[in-house]
Amino acid sequence: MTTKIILDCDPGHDDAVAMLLAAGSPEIELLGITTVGGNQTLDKVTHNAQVVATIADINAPIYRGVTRPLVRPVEVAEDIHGDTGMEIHKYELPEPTKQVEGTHAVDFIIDTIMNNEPGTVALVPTGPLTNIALAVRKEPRIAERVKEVVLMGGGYHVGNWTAVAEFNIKIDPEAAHIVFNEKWPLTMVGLDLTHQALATPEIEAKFNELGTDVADFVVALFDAFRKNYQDAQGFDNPPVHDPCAVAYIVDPTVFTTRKTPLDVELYGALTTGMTVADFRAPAPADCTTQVAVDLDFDKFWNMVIDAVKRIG
Ligand SMILES: [Ca+2]
Repeated sequence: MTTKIILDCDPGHDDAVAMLLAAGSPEIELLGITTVGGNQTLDKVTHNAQVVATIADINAPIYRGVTRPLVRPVEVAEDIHGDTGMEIHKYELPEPTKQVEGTHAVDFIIDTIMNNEPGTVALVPTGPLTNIALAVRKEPRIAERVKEVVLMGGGYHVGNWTAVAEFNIKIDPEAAHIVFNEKWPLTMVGLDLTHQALATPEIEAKFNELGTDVADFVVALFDAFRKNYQDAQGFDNPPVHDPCAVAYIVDPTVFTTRKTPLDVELYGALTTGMTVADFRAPAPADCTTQVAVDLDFDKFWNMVIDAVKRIG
């Protein structure tokens, strides 16, 4: 059985790996790739999505989304993703041959969910939630028609953009607030989980052994990502956040989850963009939100390696 997904992303080194995992997994039917301004400007991340699709010959259509957060000014993650948004050094990126569709990403998301059977299309956002928030405001019925939302963002203990806020949520907290407060099944794959998905030298060696062009690209992504994470945040190895959300669609046993009420802080002097999980008691019966807790490291990386191998 395959699950239809829309990958809403801002490539981004780890978004690129998420695209490869989605495209190389037979459990997933990738209906479309939508882009949103985030790690870099919309123009740059859309170009990067086209480049990744070109390298891996991904034929899912690509749609441009929203250029900026709903309320706040544009803020990009240059120290982590570089001037291009997907800066790498040991691999020559091709000129893209995959085109961008004319339809706006928000309309593609709405039309796709409304034109498929209810409960069959999952949304997998791995960037700021601006496109998703606008889609559900424009067509509220998508909230009851979507299968689920599995997003990379937030965290219940640590932040990375501030002490308690993660980048995707922090730069557009109003959009995140909309998305977290809809009554759709929502899984938050936050930093608590993704900081377990480290691209160690042992993992990188396994990609190296594949010896394909796409595997060489992944190795170059990891190398650049490692250096930036060492310089900017003191990590030995980079956490490869975004494919974790896709991995849950491929096989939900890749991590454990905990059902809990979730909301997003909008007004804090120190805490704006914090995702607040209420662990005080068992979640109420009508709670539709859960957080990712523990990653099966081997299962996750084998899944990504197999996907890259299948792409060839
Ligand atoms: Ca991302």
